[in-house]
Amino acid sequence: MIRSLLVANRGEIAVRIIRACKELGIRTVAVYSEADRQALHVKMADQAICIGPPPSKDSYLNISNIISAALHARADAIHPGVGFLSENAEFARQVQLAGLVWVGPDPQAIEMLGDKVSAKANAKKYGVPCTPGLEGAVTNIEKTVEAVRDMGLPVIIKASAGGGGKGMRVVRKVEDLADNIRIASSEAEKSFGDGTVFIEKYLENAAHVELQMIGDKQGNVIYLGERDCSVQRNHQKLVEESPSPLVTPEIRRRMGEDAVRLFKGIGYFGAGTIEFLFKDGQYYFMEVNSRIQVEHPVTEMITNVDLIKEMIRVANGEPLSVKQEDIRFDGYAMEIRINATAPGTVKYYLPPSGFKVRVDSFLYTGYKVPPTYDSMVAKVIIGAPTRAEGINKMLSVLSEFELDGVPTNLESQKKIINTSIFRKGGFGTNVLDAIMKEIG
Ligand code: MV4
Repeated sequence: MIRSLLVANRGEIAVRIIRACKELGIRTVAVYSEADRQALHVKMADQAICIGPPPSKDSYLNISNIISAALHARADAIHPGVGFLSENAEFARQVQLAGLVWVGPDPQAIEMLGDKVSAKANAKKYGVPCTPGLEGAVTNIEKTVEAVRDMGLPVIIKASAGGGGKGMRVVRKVEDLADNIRIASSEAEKSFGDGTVFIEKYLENAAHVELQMIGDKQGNVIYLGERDCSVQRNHQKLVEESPSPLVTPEIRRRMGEDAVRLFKGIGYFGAGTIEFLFKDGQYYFMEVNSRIQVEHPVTEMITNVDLIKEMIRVANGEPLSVKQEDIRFDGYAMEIRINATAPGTVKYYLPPSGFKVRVDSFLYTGYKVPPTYDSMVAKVIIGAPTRAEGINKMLSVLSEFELDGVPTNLESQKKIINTSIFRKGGFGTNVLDAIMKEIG
């Protein structure tokens, strides 16, 4: 039984998890770095323990300090949140070895999916359509060059251990391939300690569509619809919406059934997201994120399922509280990420509110945003009957948002969703270039 849970994270996601625990009657333990003494998650938790100096590697990434804190506080479980150690199989394993419940998938599942070459092999095994490309990892550069010549260009080189665009390179001319493989591989080796790379056909300007999944330890797996995250800058998502303007009910059902087959096949439990590329009415498996994601509230808004509470229930050994046939996709939802463009002290904070208006944040008047961590300071989520109404609603809601003392991208976000290009919908990941031209 989980009676007490340590949140191994900070910021809005730590606040989100603490709120879910309070609803479930679970005692909460916060951890914080020396830069976060005044943080909201510290104030909200029943107990808070300092785990080290400001740099993440000394605090939020320090496995032994976090586990010591959990044991000291007599926590039963650890929720890793997003980022930091959330997809670290070694951390998950050590949490379990310390006798604690890991709120997430089995370490073996994290490992298998964290390696993109093996994730893709599994997707193929269970009949999920994959992004076309060369099978397996690159082993011999000369043979790879010949294979790419046959397959055709452009191609994209990706790191098997990768994330956030590191070790990723688009190649348009076959004579550039060998050098780029070497560069990508050494970048991957430096960033992840694993130089393994693989090659896919580059799908120009495809949409980024991801499917929310959750499974329990009894073997039930459900899908909760997609999120379209095509508006990104430097691999940072700016806007997420559901449903995707590109996905029909028929495609959603096929994608969902494929995804459920994969997750059931590998015995996955907990929350997870499958990323697809979507182009010309077809979806292509890309990778799996074996954690909850920042944009999960979009799915919560249209399905009415509390994903954080479900994660905790599942970790506790209880079955999912909902079945696939209970899941309805109700209207439209959008999330806008508000990022600080410089550190500062919040002089005045008045978040918007209203019917199906949600703000997930950790700001309060007087709070000093530290320069050390992620720049995201708030997420604004709205629900509306249709996409057109949702866009108007988000513009209106963002205009209500008052935040003085910390410069943010709020005005730029309003401009983005108010363009004719965004309003039209159905775009790919190149959309931001076109939007910037329209804004001028
Ligand atoms: C792709 C792709 C096109 N074709 N793979 C981006 C993040 C990572 N999850 C994989 N990504 C992509 N993979 C194939 N086969 C397009 C992207 C992509 C992207 C690539 C380069 C520069 C910016 C990008 C923005 C979004 C998606």
